[in-house]
Amino acid sequence: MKRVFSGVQPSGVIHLGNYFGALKRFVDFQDEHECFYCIVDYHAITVYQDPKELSRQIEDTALYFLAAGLDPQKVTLFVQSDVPCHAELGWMLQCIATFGELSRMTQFKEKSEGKETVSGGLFTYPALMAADILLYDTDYVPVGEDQKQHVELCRDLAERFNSRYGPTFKVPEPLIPEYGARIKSLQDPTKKMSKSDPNPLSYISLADSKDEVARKIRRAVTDSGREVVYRPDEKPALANLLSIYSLCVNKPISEIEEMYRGRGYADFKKDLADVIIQTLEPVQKRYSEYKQSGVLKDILSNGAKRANEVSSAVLKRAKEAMGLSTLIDPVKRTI
Ligand code: ATP
Ligand code: LTN
Repeated sequence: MKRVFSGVQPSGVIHLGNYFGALKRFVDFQDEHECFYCIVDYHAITVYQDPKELSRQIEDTALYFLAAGLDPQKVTLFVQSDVPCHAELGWMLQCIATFGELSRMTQFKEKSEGKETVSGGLFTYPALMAADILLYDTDYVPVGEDQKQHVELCRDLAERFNSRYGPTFKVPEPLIPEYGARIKSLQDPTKKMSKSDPNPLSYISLADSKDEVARKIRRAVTDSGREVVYRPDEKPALANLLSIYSLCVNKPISEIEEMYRGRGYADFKKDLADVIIQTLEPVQKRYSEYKQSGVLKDILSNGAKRANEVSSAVLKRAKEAMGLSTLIDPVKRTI
């Protein structure tokens, strides 16, 4: 069995991009692989989070993981700050990463652009992400296109560590989907659909009501012309809507183009809203069931326990390789 690891930040709504680029795919791996899925709250605090809102968001993100169809009997679902090894190995890897390579990360450049001040954590963020992945001897990391550069850096850090200190880490591979890797904003198809976008019209949240979905799709920007055809260079906004349709109904884009031949944007958009609503319905139903059941705390506690067992053994290996002290055994957490 191969190991799979991925993380999602509890820093805002979960949107369709997260669903198709991450959550839905996480579910696909759970039967064949050993999966570790993490709510990366230490990553979220690289920008200010209101404390009350953050703890609510952690719970909500976990509920959406389950609502997407993850089975807590099959996967290890946990919160990053419950597992201290992440911060510890994160520090060690910050000391392996160079200022130059961290400066080249496009996510850092995008998130720091135009800001008067940014936290040190935002800059060193990819070293913590590398720690997340390497602590589980991970084979595969399913992520959207935007995270490819970070996983590449993780591979470089693992290789550098192994060549300096001897074989310690497994070198993981990113798994980027062919479709759904980059869902675009509904208001600006040059940008990705993002949680941190201040305009809610730019994304469909998994929590959106039927009316909200219908309104957001009606207001979504389209390109000039009226033919429903997939031409990303010429009609990027429409191409994005066609991709979303195709992901919702699990049919190739060509089949959808065929269905709307000779019909205009209005028909297409109305049906698109309907297929999104149908996609969200079972997710929202499971979300409410999990929320009411009160089982979340137990699921996350069991997850943290298992994650601690696995990651502490890897941390011990890495500390020993570097010549750090292990008087307090990372596995037993006592002398
Ligand atoms: P932010 O935009 O604030 O950075 P985010 O929406 O990217 O947040 P994350 O928690 O950073 O959310 O991402 C969780 C997962 O969702 C990652 O695997 C990421 O690659 C994927 N993802 C995020 N946005 C999209 C998108 N627009 N299309 C496809 N996948 C996406
Ligand atoms: N950086 C990622 C979230 C993330 C992650 C990870 C993804 C943190 N640690 C480990 C995969 C594996 C993001 O912003 N989407």
